[in-house]
Amino acid sequence: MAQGSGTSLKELTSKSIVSFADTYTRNGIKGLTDAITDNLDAWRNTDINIALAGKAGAGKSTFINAIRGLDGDSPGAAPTGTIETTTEITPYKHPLNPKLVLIDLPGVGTNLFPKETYKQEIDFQMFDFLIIVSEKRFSENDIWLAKEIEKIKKKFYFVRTKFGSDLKNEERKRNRNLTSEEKILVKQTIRDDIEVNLKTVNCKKNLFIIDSFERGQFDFPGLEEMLKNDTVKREAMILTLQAVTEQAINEKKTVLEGRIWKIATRAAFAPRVNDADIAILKNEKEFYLTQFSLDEESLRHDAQVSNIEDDQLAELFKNKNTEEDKKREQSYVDEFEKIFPFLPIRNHIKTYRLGKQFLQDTLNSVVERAIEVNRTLASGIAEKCTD
Ligand SMILES: Nc1nc2c(ncn2[C@@H]2O[C@H](COP(=O)(O)OP(=O)(O)OP(=O)(O)O)[C@@H](O)[C@H]2O)c(=O)[nH]1
Ligand SMILES: [Mg+2]
Repeated sequence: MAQGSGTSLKELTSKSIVSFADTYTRNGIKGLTDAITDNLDAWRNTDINIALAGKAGAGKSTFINAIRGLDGDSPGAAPTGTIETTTEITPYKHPLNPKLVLIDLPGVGTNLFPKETYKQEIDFQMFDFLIIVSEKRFSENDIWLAKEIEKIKKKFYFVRTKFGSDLKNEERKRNRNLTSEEKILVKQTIRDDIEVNLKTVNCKKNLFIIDSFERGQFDFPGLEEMLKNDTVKREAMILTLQAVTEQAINEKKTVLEGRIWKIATRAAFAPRVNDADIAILKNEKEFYLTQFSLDEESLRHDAQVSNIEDDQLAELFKNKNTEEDKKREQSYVDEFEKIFPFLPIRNHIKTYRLGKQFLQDTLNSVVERAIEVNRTLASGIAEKCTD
């Protein structure tokens, strides 16, 4: 890459992600928040890399110039043109937010960069976010890009360019100027089309319809605002925190899975008095909840540490024991009731199998919830640290 320096978020996080995950495993959200506060300057000084992808001629380089307030022929501007122009990955710093680096990528689906080899040539993992730039009709390349980016769990924004010339074409067709309402309608039609085409991928609030030659118009100001302030940095931080906590949660899950057979065996051979077998399994469920800090006390504490709002906390509690979980648990208890202990060994086996399944299902559901809760907590921490 030709331009751009400083530590990238990826470099910073890959260095510290292991230690962050470690801190989180040992000291929970509080430990993670402290570690991040200690590293706050490093966070603030990292570059956020946003790559512009899309088919050749969609307007990626022109958009970068527009954001940087440059004409196509200004010195230092990204080369643009009607023939395939960008053939090298080139980074450009955002003028008002120099920590934000816009990376101009070659167009996808050309002879030089066919879709099949694009992924090998350009590793999307290198970037914190991507912007898919699209023009005119929604193309198959756009869907392909969106799916590839989603596959590696990166976030993307979707920018539809050349809207000004769409309006002009429409006026030419109707042989008169369009009213403001009609312009809004044309824009909505384009938006609907993109949303229908991207129905499998969620980018509703990250969709911008612009014309790079009319910077004050359409969604350009909104997009500019988003890139200028700390929204992207905050989002990058949230994604990193989520990755850190999810990694730790999944490691813990593996350890807990390793004890399932032992607990299921204990339950299977427990005397069927006062529901002792069921109690063993339920105890293990409580153990899972404390292990993932989902018990009431931990939840309250973590919410306070990560500074999340009261209504979000209420939401976390509301989900504490979902109806579905309760029903599933009851159906297991009913099954246990059906197995009598007086019969020979095969009933122990039956009880063991049932117990094992109960624990695995419970663990899966607790882990799912832990990930969800940590997503909320991560946004709270990021909000606090990027203020
Ligand atoms: N009217 C209008 N023309 C645009 C807009 N964006 C780009 N163009 C024109 O579209 C052509 C291609 O633009 P580029 O910015 O070079 O496209 P690119 O996506 O970088 O293309 P490659 O580098 O080949 O992948 C140029 O002639 C631009 O002037 C826009 O928003 N409105
Ligand atoms: Mg280009």
